[in-house]
Formats: sequence, C-alpha cells, structure tokens
Amino acid sequence: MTLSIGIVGLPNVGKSTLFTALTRRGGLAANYPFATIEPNVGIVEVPDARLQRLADIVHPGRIVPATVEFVDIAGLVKGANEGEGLGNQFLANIRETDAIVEVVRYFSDHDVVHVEGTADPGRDSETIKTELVLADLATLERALPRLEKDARRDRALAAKLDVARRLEEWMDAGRRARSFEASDEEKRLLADLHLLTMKPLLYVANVDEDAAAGEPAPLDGAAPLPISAQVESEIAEMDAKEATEYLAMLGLEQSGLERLVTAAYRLLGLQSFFTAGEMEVKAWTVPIGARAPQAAGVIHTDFERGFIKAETASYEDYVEYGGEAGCRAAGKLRQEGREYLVRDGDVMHFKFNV
Ligand SMILES: Nc1nc2c(ncn2[C@@H]2O[C@H](COP(=O)(O)OP(=O)(O)OP(=O)(O)O)[C@@H](O)[C@H]2O)c(=O)[nH]1
Ligand SMILES: [Mg+2]
Repeated sequence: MTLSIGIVGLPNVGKSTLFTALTRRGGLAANYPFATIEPNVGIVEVPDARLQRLADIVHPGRIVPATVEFVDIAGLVKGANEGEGLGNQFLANIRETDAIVEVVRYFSDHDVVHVEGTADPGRDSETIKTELVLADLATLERALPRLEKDARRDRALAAKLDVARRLEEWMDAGRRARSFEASDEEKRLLADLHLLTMKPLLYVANVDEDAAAGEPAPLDGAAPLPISAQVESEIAEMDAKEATEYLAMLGLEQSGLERLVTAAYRLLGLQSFFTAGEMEVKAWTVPIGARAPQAAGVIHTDFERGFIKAETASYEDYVEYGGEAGCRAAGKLRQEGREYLVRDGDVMHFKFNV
C-alpha cells in the first residue's frame, strides 16, 4: 500500500515549496497566490535508516523503501465554495487520499504576500476548516436525494440515509465529519462519500528557520508539526552529510520528510515491517494491530491464503545477531502463527503453501 496525502491550505503559504522539497520533483513554487493550478502528484520514498542496516547484513540486490504519495493542489480562500479565488474544484483531486496535511503559515517574511494581509494561524486554519466543511456539505447535499430514492426501494439503505441526514445537521453547525458522534458501523456507511473532513488531519506549521525545532501554538486543539519549507527546499539540494549537519545546526535530528511521515504513520495507526533476502531488503506498511497473515497479504494475496507461519525476528535482534542464521542460533528467530500481532520493525519470512 502506498499511503497518499493531500496538501491543503491558503494560497501562498508554502504548499508547493514543501511539496517540491519533499518530492524533489520540481513542482511549481512561486511568490504569487494561486501559483498552483493543476495538481502536482509526487511519490516519495519513506526514509528509514533501518533499511541500510539490514542491507549491510544481507547484501541484497536492491533496497526498496515504502512510499508515500503527496498531492499538492491550488490554495483555498474564504468563499472558495462560492467560486472565490480558484474555487474549490481542486478538492476533487484529494478525495481519494488517506489523510490531509494542512499547511499553515507561521513564517514572517513581509516579501511574501498573505491573501488576508497578515498571517494569523488560528483564523487561517478556521477559514480552511470552513471551506472543507462547506465542500463536504455540498457533497452530502448532492448525495441525499439519491439516497432518499434508493432507501424507498431498499430498506437496508434506510440506516445510511438516517446517518447521512444526522451528519448533515452536525456539519451545518460548522463541525468536521471526523468529530461526528456515530458508531464505527455508522461511520463505515459514510465511507463511500469520501468526505474531506472525515480524513485524519495533520497541521504543518510552516515556520521561520529558527523556529523549526520549536513547538508552535496548538490549532483547534492539535499540535502542529513545525516544518520550515524554506529549510526543506535548501536541504533537498544538499548531499546527505551536509543536510544532516545543517539540520543539527537548527537543532533538528530529522528532515521534515522523516518527521512528516512519522507523524502521518502515527496519525493513521501504521507501522513498518521488513523482508530481507538476497534479492531485496524491503519495507512494508501495515496497520498497527495487523496479524501475521494480513502482513503476508500485503506482499501477495497467495501468502495470506496459504499462510503457514512467519519466521520473525525483531529488528534489534536481527542487527545484533547478524541476520536470520545468527538469530536462529541464538534462539531469537520466532515461529509465529496466525494470531501473531506484527510489531514495528519485525523482520519477517513467510512460509506458505498454495
Ligand atoms: N520566508 C519563507 N518563504 C516561504 C516559505 N515557504 C514558502 N515561501 C515562499 O512563499 C511563496 C509561496 O510559496 P508556494 O510554495 O508557491 O505557496 P503555495 O501555498 O503553493 O501557494 P499557491 O499554489 O498559490 O496556493 C514563495 O515565494 C515561497 O518562496 C518559508 O518557509 N519561508
Ligand atoms: Mg502551490
């Protein structure tokens, strides 16, 4: 699975600068509002230092990191739902993403125009929230007549209609779908509406260089992740050693990409496990709480169907005992069955039969 993340925010807050730095792909960043019109889509390898350590042990033909897709769209302004700015039709490009990153301007460069005159993170994030809620309400309003019609024909759809109506009322008060009080079962009924405010949301505070290691004030009760898009675009041009030194000078241990991906994994309840063989060392992504056969299924459906067992070592043991043979000799290679709950960093070797 490739995790996909949509980037939203006001115009000129640094979305494309961040996107370009993250994807090193040359998306458009420019000092005028609405620089981005067509959405930029970029796939990024998830940095994970553990992959290299594993490769040093097994000397594989290649290393295959997990990937994350970022989608950078046009900025939203107040009234976008009524066509202000470039309108909100670009939101369609992030309907299918797994999560939303909202870039909020905290940096203080007077040369960079702010669409409201001055940056005010609280007000700005409120504006975006309103526009996303209004976009979702429009989606609901389009869906309801059809649901009503279908529910008359098929009684099984009555529950869905009921929960959609209650959600509309909830959102009419300016609230996100995600905070809607409903059972998980009811929320599942709403999944095919792909509501934007139902998705997990992560705020990125685009801060000044010297605040990149700080703790920006919370937004709507959540702690934003401080990232300087400027710094990220500078380190995107550096080699690894230079980048590490520069980050250290700013009080940072990890790049914005690493911190952003870590935060997104945490937000979405995801973790990584590894396979390590002669052909490749590879990182895979599974939900926390996944059992061994489900992890096997991420690699191949046959692995899940014919699952027998998973020979598993923790990453730490794998490194300490120099690989699978060493772990086996030290009694650190576990034979795990169907009920095994995969842990972050597990190095797994699946036995299956099809
Ligand atoms: N000083 C400073 N300037 C920044 C930073 N991030 C972005 N900028 C500048 O802000 C301007 C807008 O950046 P973009 O990345 O194009 O902004 P955007 O959010 O994609 O804007 P739209 O596509 O118009 O919605 C550019 O001139 C950037 O150089 C930052 O962290 N610090
Ligand atoms: Mg842009």
